[in-house]
Amino acid sequence: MTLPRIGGSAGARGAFISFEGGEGAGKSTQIARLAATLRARSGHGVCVTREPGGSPRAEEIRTALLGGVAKPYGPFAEALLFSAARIDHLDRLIRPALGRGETVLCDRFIDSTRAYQGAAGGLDAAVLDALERVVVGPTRPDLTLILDLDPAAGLARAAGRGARTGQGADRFEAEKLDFHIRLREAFLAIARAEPERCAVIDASRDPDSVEAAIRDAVAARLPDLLPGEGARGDAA
Ligand code: T5A
Repeated sequence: MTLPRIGGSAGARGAFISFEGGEGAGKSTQIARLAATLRARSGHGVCVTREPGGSPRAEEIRTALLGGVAKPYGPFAEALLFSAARIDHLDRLIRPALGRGETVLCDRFIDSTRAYQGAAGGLDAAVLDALERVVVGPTRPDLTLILDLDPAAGLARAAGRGARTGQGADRFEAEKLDFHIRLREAFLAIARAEPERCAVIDASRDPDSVEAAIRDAVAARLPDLLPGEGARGDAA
């Protein structure tokens, strides 16, 4: 059964917002900021999560995927593993949270599979469509914020963070620049194909400006979440 979306009233489904984009685009930074704003302003519960991961079993799959364990098997096998993690994540965390009327903020979701394993990895779009239908079904994001950034700048940000934390590049960060350029084009193509779901955010600006653009997009697309904010114009 698909519940009517949002509002916090009994029986209403919470809002589902995904954040997408290339490496180091600032998704984690902005999800934390939006979660703080929503918690302070909307009075609804907010669930922050990520993919791959978000549930204990999916986090185990994440470790294997980002460690490159599945890379030798090719993009189809990787897509299957991302999907296995997604099934558990949806069942254990996302659907229950939406059912309680919470707002779910998810760092990456289906569009990452389309972009990374599909457009950049070479996996057939029809295969991905079929996989999406059986894995995700009707549980689609109400809003997808695509943080758009020059891939070289994003990789430099990710490398800067890695130098501070001592973590090296993971399986996907280590891909050549050409792969990351295809990713950016893929995310922008998704936004063009589904403008009612997606908003493109210029992620090259400073964190406060990016945060303001995200708040504008949320206020314009999902006004129940930011009562009184007043849309100053959609960022898309
Ligand atoms: N993947 C995932 C697939 O291939 N298929 C799939 O189906 C799914 C779901 C996940 C990997 O898995 C792949 C995609 C990914 O490669 P991850 O570690 O979760 O791996 O990687 P990312 O999602 O890319 O997350 P990152 O942590 O690398 O990047 P973020 O979250 O976009 O960026 P953030 O906020 O951590 O910021 C990066 C650095 O930049 C700074 C931050 O302080 C930080 O140091 N920063 C800014 N600097 C300047 N200006 C700004 N506006 C800034 N915003 C942040």
